Amino acid sequence: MVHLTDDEKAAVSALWGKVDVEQVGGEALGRLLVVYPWTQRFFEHFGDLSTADAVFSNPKVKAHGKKVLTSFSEGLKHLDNLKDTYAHLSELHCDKLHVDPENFKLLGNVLVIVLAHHFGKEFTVPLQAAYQKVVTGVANALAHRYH
Ligand code: HNI
Repeated sequence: MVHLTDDEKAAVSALWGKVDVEQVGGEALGRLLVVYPWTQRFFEHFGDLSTADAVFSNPKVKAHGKKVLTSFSEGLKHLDNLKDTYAHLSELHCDKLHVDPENFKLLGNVLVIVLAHHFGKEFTVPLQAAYQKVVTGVANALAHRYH
């Protein structure tokens, strides 16, 4: 559950409408892999991740980034019910993928940075604060079914 005012919700959605999920998703996942290289262990089957250039030009990183951000878009439509929205994915990341939930927070923070980089002044401080609440809510929801 994420508490946003109606104005915050409107601003978050308006910006999100301008996001290219493939570009921003690839960049966010790519930056996660470069800045926190231990996260690469989950993606060894993606091929060459040996340099930043290799990561950012890797088509599997782009495709997976798009998949992750498409799922994130779904969460934006269900801010009042993130736990149910991500229940299945939480179980999947826990039971099958064995992803440490700390990584959801890292990716959320990287996503905020990538949005700031893309949108510049349009990504105002209040908007950034609203997005920070959203990424924290999504990370908590994804961690909720861990046991
Ligand atoms: Ni994540 C697969 C959504 C963060 C590692 N992940 C998925 C899939 C979705 C998804 C959707 C595809 C599921 C399916 O095949 O049914 N992941 C999300 C979301 C977030 C997230 C919404 C956070 C906002 N995932 C992360 C993080 C990591 C991660 C931070 C690791 C660092 N995810 C994976 C791995 C897979 C995966 C690994 C399987 C990839 C594959 O195709 O082999």
